[in-house]
Amino acid sequence: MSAPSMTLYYNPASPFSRKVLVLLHETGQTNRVSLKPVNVTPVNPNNDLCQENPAGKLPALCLADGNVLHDSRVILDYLDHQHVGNPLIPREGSARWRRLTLASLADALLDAAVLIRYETFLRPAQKQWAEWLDNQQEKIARSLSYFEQEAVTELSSHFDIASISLAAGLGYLDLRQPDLGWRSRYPRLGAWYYEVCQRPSMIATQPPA
Ligand code: 99T
Repeated sequence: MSAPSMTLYYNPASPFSRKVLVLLHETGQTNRVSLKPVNVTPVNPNNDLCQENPAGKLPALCLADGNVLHDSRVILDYLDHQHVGNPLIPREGSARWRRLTLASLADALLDAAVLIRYETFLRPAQKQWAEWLDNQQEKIARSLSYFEQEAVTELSSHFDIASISLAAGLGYLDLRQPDLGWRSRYPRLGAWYYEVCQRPSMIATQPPA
């Protein structure tokens, strides 16, 4: 087996990193990437990571030629062009735009959940903005409702960019908002998520408890 040619800055609790890891597993590319774990928040940047990604965000993928890719969407697109199996991002046609749009909605859910995490975990309690938090939570609720009502059948058809992004999002909600109780409000999504969690790629990339 040849040595890994790429390095991924990541964190096991980061859902954006998890998207990359799941795709690596799904496409048989895990041995091409060495993993570099880093802890970052907006108030605790990592110098090494900032050298590679000026935004200071995870994930970032350093390629063998010295180029660095970020964010998770760009990295997934790149890695999906590096294997010979079925693409996990449809290359053309209406499927491409539909699946990318579903993936984007899952990312928006994730952005809201990460902002809530930072507001509640990093910001002193007396400075937290309840109305802002409520509106981020509403973004999550609207997104979950859309997936439940409009997209769960489509998602079940195959495990690709849209499914990976939503699965990472639901896993992150379980990690950071364990009392949210989303499964009772969105039972079809709960059943879908139970099924996808049986995949080896999801088992291998579970965030720490
Ligand atoms: O914002 C910062 O300075 C540090 N935050 C991050 O690096 C987060 C880690 S998730 N990453 C992103 O926000 C990346 C978003 C980007 N659009 C992408 O890659 O898709 C950390 C979650 C947690 O610790 O709970």
